[in-house]
Amino acid sequence: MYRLLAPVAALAAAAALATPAAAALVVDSNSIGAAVVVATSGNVIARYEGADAGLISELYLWSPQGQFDSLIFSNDDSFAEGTEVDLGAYDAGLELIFKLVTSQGDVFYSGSFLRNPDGAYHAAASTDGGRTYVGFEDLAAQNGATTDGDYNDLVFSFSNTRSVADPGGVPEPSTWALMIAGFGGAGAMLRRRRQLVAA
Ligand SMILES: [Ca+2]
Ligand SMILES: [Ca+2]
Repeated sequence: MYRLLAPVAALAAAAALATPAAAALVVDSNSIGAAVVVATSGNVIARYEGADAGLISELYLWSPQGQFDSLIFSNDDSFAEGTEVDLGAYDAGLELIFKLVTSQGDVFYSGSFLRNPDGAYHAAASTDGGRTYVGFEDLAAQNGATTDGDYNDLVFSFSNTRSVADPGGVPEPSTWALMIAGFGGAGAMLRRRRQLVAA
């Protein structure tokens, strides 16, 4: 009898972990990679909205550094949904950049894919009813393409913020080719300049 109880308890724990994320987060091509920007000068309050993830992840405010440098939320069961944290006061228009540290040791940032070691977007942000909802993706991408992309592995929201779509949007393969060609061209130009200076 007891042997049967243990798996049932394990299943119940797994179900509790798989709490569906808040419906207010929209995951689409506008929200993936969008920046979180302070709406009006003043305090920003963060609220834990939930998670649907296999990994444990921790959320930090990365920039501006030093303003709020401790853990904001984790998706382990130590934070109840609805928990609020005052992140302090910021100037209007400032981008707040968030850092996710996963139990696999990966570190990902909100906003531009250029911040992430795998070259992929790891957060979606959308504004609804005066709040900005943000969801992180905790799995590393391979070759720039996300392997999961549900962006609900740690979901939180902020007062006094708005989401601003990344002007680049999701890069298409042709865009990548142009960018790589562009980087190569810039490098060649620098090399030529250096040779001219040396000559
Ligand atoms: Ca998930
Ligand atoms: Ca995921």
